[in-house]
Amino acid sequence: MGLFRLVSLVACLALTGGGAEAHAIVLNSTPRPDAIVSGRELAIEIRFNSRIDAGRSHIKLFGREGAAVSLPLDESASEDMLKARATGLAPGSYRLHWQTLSPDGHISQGDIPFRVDR
Ligand SMILES: [Cu+2]
Repeated sequence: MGLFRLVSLVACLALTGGGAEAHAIVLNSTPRPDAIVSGRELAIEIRFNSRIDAGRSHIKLFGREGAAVSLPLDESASEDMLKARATGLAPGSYRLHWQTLSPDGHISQGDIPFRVDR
């Protein structure tokens, strides 16, 4: 954890005091981190512990060559979820990078590595 992230997290805890407007934390995801999937298409769901601002969120897919593709977000997702779909997946290692804005005004981000094998 870098110093900036640590300071940001401490500030978040001080500001929210465990109130309703909390920093967004991932509760669960599809795929799970380090999952192995077999299809050419992948339905992505990332569920958070709070409402998030989907309009200020993104999901990027990094493939084998390191090139990033921004995945369009599914606007039918519930307020605590980011949904997207990856298509045309060839076998190999990938990484989903997500970033979102939580109601306390803090940006959260993270990575979900997965592998396509068939
Ligand atoms: Cu926060």
